[in-house]
Amino acid sequence: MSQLVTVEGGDGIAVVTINRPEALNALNDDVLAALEEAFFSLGRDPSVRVVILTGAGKAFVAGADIKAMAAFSPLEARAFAQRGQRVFSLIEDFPHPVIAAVNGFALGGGCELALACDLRIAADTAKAGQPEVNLGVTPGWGGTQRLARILGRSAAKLLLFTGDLVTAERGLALGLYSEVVAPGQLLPRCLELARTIASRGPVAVSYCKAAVNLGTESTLGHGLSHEAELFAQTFATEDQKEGMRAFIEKRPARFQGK
Ligand code: CO8
Repeated sequence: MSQLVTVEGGDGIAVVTINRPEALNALNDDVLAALEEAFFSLGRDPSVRVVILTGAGKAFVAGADIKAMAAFSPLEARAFAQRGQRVFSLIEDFPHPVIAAVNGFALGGGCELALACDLRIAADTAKAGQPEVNLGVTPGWGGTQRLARILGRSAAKLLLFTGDLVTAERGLALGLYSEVVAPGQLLPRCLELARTIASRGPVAVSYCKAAVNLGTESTLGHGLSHEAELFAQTFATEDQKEGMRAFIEKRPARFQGK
């Protein structure tokens, strides 16, 4: 059997590809386990600075595996919802930025997976949405939560209530994507963005992610206090010394991520 999730890359950038194209990369237990393992092992690799997540073939991910879910009992449905939520939270909390390269269908669990990433760049052919209501179910992997936080309540409710799929252009207007590019440019653009991010102070980038994630889930006061703490902690890093020294010496910084 071919690998359900592949990891390639170098120079601090890992490309994780969900590889079940015959089922449009639908997520079942095995794919979730492979995805979890990929992010666990990338999290232990000190050379990793940015991860790009994409899908093989014409889909990013066309959702949770409907054939696997069809006969679920309520208890099985809850366990599957919690299982996927744990994997998506692992990605959301991954210490470095994760860019979703949305190469095609990002539906249901696929849209929810993209929403757990830090940034989403789409091919102009991509289609996204939360079609769960067409199946008589609600989203279960964060669709009602992250979609509303990222797009706002109105846009989220429109997508959730109708189940309609949106074009990449519409997704861009709604704030689902930060950029839309031609299909052939998707990976090159994601790699270019990843290289830019990877060239910055790695600890600082990681702290920015943590500060935004925690701050947007708490009060402004709590977020600001956390920001001040992280800012202070950067002064304990070699990256801060190198970054400021390089500025003063008018040369590019050589960050070590320490
Ligand atoms: N699950 C299982 N198999 C799928 C899925 C899926 N989500 N999507 C596509 N496939 C399979 C098809 O069954 C087909 O397999 P086969 O060749 O064996 O019949 C193969 O992939 C190719 O698909 P199509 O022939 O349908 O390809 P088309 O290009 O004609 O259509 C679509 C593409 C429009 C994407 C269509 O496949 C589709 O509508 N797919 C389902 C999309 C969907 O409804 N997704 C949401 C699923 S529900 C969900 O994600 C809930 C998440 C939360 C779970 C919480 C846990 C309880």
